[in-house]
Amino acid sequence: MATDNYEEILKYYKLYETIGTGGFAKVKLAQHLLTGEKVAIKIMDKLALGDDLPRVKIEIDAMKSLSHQHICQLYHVIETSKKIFMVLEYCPGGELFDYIISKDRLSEEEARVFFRQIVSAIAYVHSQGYAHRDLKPENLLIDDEHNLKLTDFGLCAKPKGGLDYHLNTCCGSPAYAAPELIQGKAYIGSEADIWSMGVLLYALLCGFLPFDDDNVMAVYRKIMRGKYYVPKWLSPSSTLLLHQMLQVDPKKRITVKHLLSHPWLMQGYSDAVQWQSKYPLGHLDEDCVTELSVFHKQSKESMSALISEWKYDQMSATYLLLQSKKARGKCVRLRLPSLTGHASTTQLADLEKRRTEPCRRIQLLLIPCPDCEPCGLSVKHSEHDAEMDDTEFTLSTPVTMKVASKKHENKENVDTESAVKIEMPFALPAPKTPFAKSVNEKQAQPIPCQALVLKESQFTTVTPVKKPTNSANTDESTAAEILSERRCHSVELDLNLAHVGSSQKKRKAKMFGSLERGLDKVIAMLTPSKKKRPSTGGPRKLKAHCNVTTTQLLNPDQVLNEIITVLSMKNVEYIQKGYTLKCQTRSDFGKVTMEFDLEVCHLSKSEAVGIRRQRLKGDAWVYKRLVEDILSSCKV
Ligand code: 6BB
Repeated sequence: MATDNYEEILKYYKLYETIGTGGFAKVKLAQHLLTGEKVAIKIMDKLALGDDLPRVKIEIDAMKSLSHQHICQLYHVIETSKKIFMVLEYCPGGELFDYIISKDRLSEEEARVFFRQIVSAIAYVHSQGYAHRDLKPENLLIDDEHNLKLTDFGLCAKPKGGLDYHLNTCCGSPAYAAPELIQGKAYIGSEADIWSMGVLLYALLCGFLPFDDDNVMAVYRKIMRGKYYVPKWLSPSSTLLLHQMLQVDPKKRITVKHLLSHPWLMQGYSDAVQWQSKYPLGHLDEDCVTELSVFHKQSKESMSALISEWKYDQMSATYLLLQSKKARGKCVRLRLPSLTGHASTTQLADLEKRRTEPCRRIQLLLIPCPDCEPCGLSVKHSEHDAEMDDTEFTLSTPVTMKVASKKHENKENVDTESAVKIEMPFALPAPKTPFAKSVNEKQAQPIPCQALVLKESQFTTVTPVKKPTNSANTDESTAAEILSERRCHSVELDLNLAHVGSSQKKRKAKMFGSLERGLDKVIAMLTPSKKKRPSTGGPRKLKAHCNVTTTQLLNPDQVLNEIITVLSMKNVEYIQKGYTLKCQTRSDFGKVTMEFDLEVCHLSKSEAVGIRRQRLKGDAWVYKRLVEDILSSCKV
């Protein structure tokens, strides 16, 4: 393990599992130690990047100058001799792409909510002189409040003479590329983005692409003709808007300015799309500056000056994460530096005093709330959340837990009338050590006997590597996780024939918790537990989520066996890790073209067994067809 390259990042973050790989980047979940906030860290290997290194620099420069409610925020950049780490906003809802396919397609109303946010982000990007040039649902992530965040600025451009100047590089995904771009003509970046947004809107409303084919040249021909199928469920107003965006002649295409107040975007709204940033970097939040100045024992003025340097170092990250905490109604407080292992004794004593003084009593403000708690105290938003134990850090600061009776979209919506204030005079539990093992603590789960018998002759055993107890979940240590695993090569799948079955529609589990249940949760959370999850060796218990398909079966081993049988039939290689099948496909030349996980899980709040799917690498629409084919072939 190239420890030196991870040393710097481990000073400030606790690393969790990898959630995506692609190109030369890997994305890991992590937690910022000082604020306790969750983040996503994009890790790139400089050597592997080679000629693409300038693209990363362009992406970093662009993201440094962009700060907007619908753009994935860059917090911190760390460059070591071998790696580049980009610390980014955490978006537990994953990709918009997965959300669309989990629902087949979106209703016009839901598509409008998302599309307004996309228009807002793009209008802002263009106002800053940039064109994104790689707009697609894989680059739009969903945050914990179900809002979209635009990401991946690796292909963006800022023409020197302004956005009206022509660009020449043909980039982005073929299916979303504008006709003038694939013709190799000079083109205007903003006009090309509008075309991609048209393709995106079509994908939202239809659940498939307007110009699609297995052959890229055929895709290009279809784009050049500009003819697409109009499904019968599209309303006349949706059809008209798509027509205005998908104009082959860029000069006939609608502009962003006109989109902002377009009748389709205005249906059900009284205001045009707000594209200005709610978080301009030029304006500093008073509370966040105060917290940082107390923490660093500096005047607010010098603190403001330091923050305003925007170096995208620990200072920028801490300020931006505090701001994000505040925006979600959480405490604007930093954790003790002892947790990061870098504080002096006097600093510690001072901070301990400050910490305990105003927070001697934990205030619990209980407002019945079904879906989310801004303080992160109880309901976990996704399977990833289950990996991070919030109680470790949220309790080091005064706690205000909100449990509202209606899903609140913003904190103004919270029904404060029904709030009950309870004061509990008890001591705060000691926070845990920051560099404790995280996801790797998970014990490899036993392979169910039935599944073991199947295809045993084809297994390749990977020797477990013993890891140091305090190592982070880095690249090099991943092998250690593969304890009880098996590899399997199997037979044929013709993707072209893959049947596109309709995936089951999922409803997000809505929990209407009572006040008592809220209290139970709080008590459970405040009770120090030794283990993060029971090590029964069984499947994980996960919340119903758009990436989870429910089965009719109650036996997880049976579901696992059924998937394994289908994978074998469809020429999908896999490695079994407990109840997770790490799947991959290869091209004729042996190159890995796609990687995804299929995990058998128990669904919380029911006896049902589910299958969680997650794409890690590869083309999203090919993945959609393949996974739909696998799941519809499973007799589950
Ligand atoms: C990011 C993220 C931010 O992810 C594979 C590629 C931020 C991802 C996230 C998530 C699921 C659960 C929890 C957090 C900036 N650039 C890329 C990012 C790329 C991966 C998305 C998922 N598919 N939060 N999360 F996606």
